[in-house]
Amino acid sequence: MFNTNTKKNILSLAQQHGFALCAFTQPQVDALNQAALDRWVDARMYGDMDYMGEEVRTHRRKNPATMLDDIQTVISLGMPYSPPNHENARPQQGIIASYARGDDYHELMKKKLKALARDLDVLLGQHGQRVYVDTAPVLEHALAAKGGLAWQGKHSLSINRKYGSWFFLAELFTTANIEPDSEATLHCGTCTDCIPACPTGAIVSPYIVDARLCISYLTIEFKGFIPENLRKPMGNRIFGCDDCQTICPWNGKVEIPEVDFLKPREDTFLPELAKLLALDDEGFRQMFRKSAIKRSKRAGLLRNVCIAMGNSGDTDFVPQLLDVLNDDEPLIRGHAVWALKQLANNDDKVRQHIQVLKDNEQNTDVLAEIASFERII
Ligand code: B12
Ligand code: SF4
Ligand code: SF4
Repeated sequence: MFNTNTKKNILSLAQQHGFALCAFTQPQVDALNQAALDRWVDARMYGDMDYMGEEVRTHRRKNPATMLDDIQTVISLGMPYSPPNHENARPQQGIIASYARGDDYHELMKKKLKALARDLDVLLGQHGQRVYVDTAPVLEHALAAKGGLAWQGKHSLSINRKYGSWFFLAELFTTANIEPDSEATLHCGTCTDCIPACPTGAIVSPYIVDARLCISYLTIEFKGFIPENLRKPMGNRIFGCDDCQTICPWNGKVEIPEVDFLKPREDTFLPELAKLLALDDEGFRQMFRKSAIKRSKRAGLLRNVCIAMGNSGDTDFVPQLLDVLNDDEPLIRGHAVWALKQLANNDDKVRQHIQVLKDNEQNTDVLAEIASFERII
């Protein structure tokens, strides 16, 4: 079994590749986490993320050893990113969650994980390895906690004393037998601050997040018409949400990463909503090349922008919202109708435009938004 000295060498290699946090554990998930995952899946809290509900994948999450023949060790890794600084946002600007402000972390971290795996082949001799970040059926928090890298907070995210929760997780599964680290202890204590801080009540009980209510899910993963009761609480959050983390006392005094491999881009800092709503397909592609934001596609992002405009109280947005009633995407037309309902439902010109849209509209979801607009006048 590889022990302390080898572990120090691995830690140093991990740090060179940007993984400031590194912990070792055995490839097992305990009964509490297994049962909690089953309950979450049975309650369909994954919403439309079908990959989270598949039986085969749930089995793999509960049994990490099924991911690699002769696996001995899971190396959990954490890459810190810059905490958010969007507290002074104006209602005319959109808030993009901090994790998404730089290059897409999946691509960058995968490259770095592969480079680390090559170094480990040199250090330990050629051996079996698999690398994962985010998308594979791996219960990342549970493994990180088992190796002591972080503990799981009541908002369900992993927290570390040095970096708070502002870091990404990744794993390197290996056939090398490395001495495991001890499990993390919990440090939320009696605090429950994140639970009422969630604008949509998505933390349904300590440690459990119902994705269907979470703004991160709604603005990024969910591709449909956002349930009307959740639109107002979204405020001007247009991609992801940081609220349960910004309130957390463990994020009060955190270390800023020495090198931020996922350096936030200037144009993702509180972008003007008007500028975003003007993006066509090409403009969207150019602005969000290599960025995690392309995941929502133009239709999803502009849907979120329409909601933020509707919540802004600023009637200067009305002409631009009238323009996008002609957009090819039903998602954008429908949410523009909702925004106009918030801002100018008594305006004759707006009513005329909505009537014209109604006369030509084929999409049933957009027609439902128009019916809702008409109910209020
Ligand atoms: C699906 C997913 C989402 C979904 C669902 C989130 C969720 N909480 O399940 C949505 C789209 C909502 C989402 C949002 C976000 N996500 Co996300 N997401 C994932 C993903 C892919 C899977 C999570 C999962 O397995 N969920 C299933 C549920 C059942 O698991 P769980 O929440 O861990 O639940 C456990 C606890 O409830 C525990 N439990 C139950 N009872 C008890 C009691 C005690 C005492 C304890 C200790 C534990 C416990 O048992 C459960 C099973 O282990 C992971 C990557 C991965 N592969 O793990 C990233 C991941 C969790 N996401 C991440 C991020 C950054 C976010 C956002 C912060 C992004 C943003 N700013 O908008 C938000 C945060 C929302 C939140 N509060 O969770 C990071 C978190 C990094 C960190 N430091 O923790 C991860 C790890 C991605 C990564 N590779 O870095 N995400
Ligand atoms: S990310 Fe936002 S919406 Fe999701 S649980 Fe945290 S505070 Fe709630
Ligand atoms: S806000 Fe409080 S309860 Fe929530 S994760 Fe942080 S310490 Fe834990």
